[in-house]
Amino acid sequence: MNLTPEKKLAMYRSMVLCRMFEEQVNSLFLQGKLPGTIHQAQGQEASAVGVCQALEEHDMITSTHRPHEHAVARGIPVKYLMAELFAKKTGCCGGKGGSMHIGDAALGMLPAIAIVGGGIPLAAGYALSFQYLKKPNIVACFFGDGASNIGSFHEAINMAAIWDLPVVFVCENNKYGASTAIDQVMKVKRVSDRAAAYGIPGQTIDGNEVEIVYRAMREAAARAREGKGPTLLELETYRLVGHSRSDPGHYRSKEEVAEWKKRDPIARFEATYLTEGLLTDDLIRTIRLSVEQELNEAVAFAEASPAPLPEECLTDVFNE
Ligand SMILES: Cc1ncc(C[n+]2csc(CCOP(=O)(O)OP(=O)(O)O)c2C)c(N)n1
Ligand SMILES: [Mg+2]
Repeated sequence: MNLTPEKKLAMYRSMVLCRMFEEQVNSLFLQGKLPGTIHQAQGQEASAVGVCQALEEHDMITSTHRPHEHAVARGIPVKYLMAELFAKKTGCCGGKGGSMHIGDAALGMLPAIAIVGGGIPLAAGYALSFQYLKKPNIVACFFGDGASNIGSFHEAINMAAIWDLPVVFVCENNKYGASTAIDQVMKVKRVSDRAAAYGIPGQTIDGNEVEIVYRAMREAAARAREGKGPTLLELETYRLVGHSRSDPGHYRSKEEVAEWKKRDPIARFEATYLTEGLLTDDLIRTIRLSVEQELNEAVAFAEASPAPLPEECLTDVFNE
């Protein structure tokens, strides 16, 4: 499958938008403008973008406590994401969800679920609805390496496997669950080895190389669309920042972080395509400027938006 220059540039811009969104959010958080905490994903752009670029309009994604880049890559307008982080009425969840619940089902992303592993059964359930309603769509289910030790992971994958549900399980293996290194809590070497237990294909790939992710996802998505059932894709990646805003990440060695910085997915893309001629320094500057403008407009929109009204407190939320 040859990717057109337009597709490659779309993936590049989307990765830059993800990264600069996270940087902008970090700065706003440090200025005390955003309530709550945030879990950021700088360094994981190739997995969010490679997966989302392989999807069709009416497909669905599910996400985690680290959802910003998934939402940006899925194409939810950044002004609605930014407004949600500011807890404003114009946010994608009316300002009532915040960072860990961003999403918009109408735009192909179920609001994220902060319970580790909580999105996995939901993805299987959504895929069941696609199958039952005979829709040609699939679900991409993002979760972390830590989540693959949670019971719901095993139950949901088993059920999706026996019913050949149209879902692709996408494990972003960033080597840590909070401060715990994955090899301390998982005896098998690869998360994808676990696929064998459920009779589905499992594959581990370089999650910092956007085109590799895209191709693997296209293949797994096609399989799911053809009624052949789920795939477990493990994307090897790394978060270049702490687990959350309160985590300086001292459990990781400087050497390890430096090693992964060399595999930064955006820098790698730039290095490849500056050499091959698809990118020029001027084009990179132009793309960054347009992203910066989009983000500045998003912040202005969020800041100017009203907060939800106190009397709306019980609307849009689960209320027995
Ligand atoms: C059921 C549950 N247990 C614990 C937590 C606290 N917690 C939030 S994120 C996290 C680590 C998750 O690790 P992983 O699945 O690898 O995702 P990553 O943070 O690396 O993206 C933990 C333990 C939680 N949110 N839900
Ligand atoms: Mg992890």
